[in-house]
Amino acid sequence: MFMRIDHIGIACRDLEEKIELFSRLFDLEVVAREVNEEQGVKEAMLHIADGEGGGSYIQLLEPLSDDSPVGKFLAKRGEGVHHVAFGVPDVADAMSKIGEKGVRLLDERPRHGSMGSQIAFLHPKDVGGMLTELVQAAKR
Ligand code: V0V
Ligand code: CO
Repeated sequence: MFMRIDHIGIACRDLEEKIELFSRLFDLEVVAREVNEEQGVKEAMLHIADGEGGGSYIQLLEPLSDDSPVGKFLAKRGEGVHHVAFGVPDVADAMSKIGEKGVRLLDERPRHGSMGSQIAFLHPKDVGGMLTELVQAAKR
């Protein structure tokens, strides 16, 4: 079902500071930046590699407000890994297959994600404490 790890999402208080840190430590390049109002984030994608159906990235996330998912996460747990996103060929198909296994879907339908992708989230409590994102990358 999963083709690759699409990205690891990292919750940050200061996006510019963490972009500087990750670029300097690991020689990674920012390939996209976006404000996603629906998800309540300002984010940057740092490219790692290309794989089947899309690339692999580090996604740095700064909250747009304290009551957004990342804002609440920072208040509760501080900065660090927020979610793991897996690349799938068809996000709607993956949602229905995983939903049938009793995992709570946090989205009723796919949402707009970074770089034109289609995304959906699974409840962390049903996935061993890991907030899980499904990503169907935009066609290249
Ligand atoms: C919350 N919990 C987590 C968690 N966030 N566990 C693991 N990883 C996380 N990131 C735990 C939390 O500690 C609670 O456990 C329990 O889940 C319920 O959390 P809560 O704080 O009471 O509830 P909320 O209101 O914070 O909701 C949590 C969920 C919410 C996961 C439901 O954050 C959500 O809907 N997230 C999906 C959307 C999202 O995260 N968007 C931002 C990334 P205890 O303490 O009760 O044991 S946007 C993105 O990735 C984009 C745009 C992209 O990739 O393109
Ligand atoms: Co993400």
